[in-house]
Amino acid sequence: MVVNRSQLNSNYDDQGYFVIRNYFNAAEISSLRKVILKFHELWKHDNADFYQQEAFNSSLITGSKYLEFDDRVMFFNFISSKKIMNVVDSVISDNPAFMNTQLFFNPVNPQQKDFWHRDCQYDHDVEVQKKVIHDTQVLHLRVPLFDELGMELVPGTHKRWDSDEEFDVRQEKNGRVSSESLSTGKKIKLAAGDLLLFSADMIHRGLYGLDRLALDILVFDSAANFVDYVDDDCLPDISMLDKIEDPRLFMNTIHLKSKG
Ligand SMILES: O=C(O)CCC(=O)C(=O)O
Repeated sequence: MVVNRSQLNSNYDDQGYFVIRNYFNAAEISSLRKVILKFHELWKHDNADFYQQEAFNSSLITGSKYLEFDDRVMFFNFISSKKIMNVVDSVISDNPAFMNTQLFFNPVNPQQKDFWHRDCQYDHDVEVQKKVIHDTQVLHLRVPLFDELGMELVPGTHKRWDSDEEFDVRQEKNGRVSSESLSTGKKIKLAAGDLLLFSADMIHRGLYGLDRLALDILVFDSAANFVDYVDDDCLPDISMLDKIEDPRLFMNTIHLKSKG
C-alpha cells in the first residue's frame, strides 16, 4: 500500500493522530505476534506479582533479557521496515530516532479502569506541561496484534492546552477521576493489521477489553532532548546492525547517545 505522506502529515498536524487501516498483512502480523508472545509469556512469568496486581503494560521489548538474537533482528527489521519508516518520515522528516517499545494488555484486576493522561504529565509539573506540548513531540505507533477496542483520543490536544473538564479529569481535580468519560474524546477502534500513530502528549487513554495486546513503537525527533530515555540494551549491537536493512532509526539514536 502506498501512503500519501503529505496527507498523513497534514492529518497529524491538524488532529495529532492518524490511522491506516489494514496496513499490515496477515503474514506480517502473524510473525510479529509470534515473537511478541514469546516476550510476553516470559515477562509475565518474571513479573508475576506486578502482572497480577496492577500492570497494564511492559516495555524494553527489543532488549536482550527475553528475546534472542534472531528474534531481536527480526523485530528490529519490523520496527525499521519501509512501512513503518514511510509513516515515521511523514511526520518527522529530519532524523527520527528510536526511543523504546511498549506492550499494552488488559490489567488482570477488572476494577482497574482505563485513564486519561498526557505522557508528559509523569515528567513535568503543570506549568512545564503547558510549554512542552508546543515543543517537539514523541510519537507512538500502535500496532495491535489482536482486534481491540483501541484508543480514545482528544483530537487537537497535541497543540492546545486542556479545557477545564479535560484538566480536572486528567489530573483528578475538583472531585473528578481520570477514568470518567470526556465529551471531547474520540474512540478509535482498532483491528489487527491497522496502524495508529498519535502524539504521546495529546490527551489519550487505552481502552481495556477484548484480548488486547498492542505493540507501541516510540520515536522522537533528534532535535529534541530525549536520548536519556533510551536504554542501551534496547538498541541493536554492531553484529545486528549489519543484519538490519535500513538501520537509520537506530543509528540516529546511537549517534545522539555518542554525543552524550
Ligand atoms: O493502551 C493503554 O493502556 C495506554 C496507552 C498509552 O497511554 C500510550 O500508549 O501512551
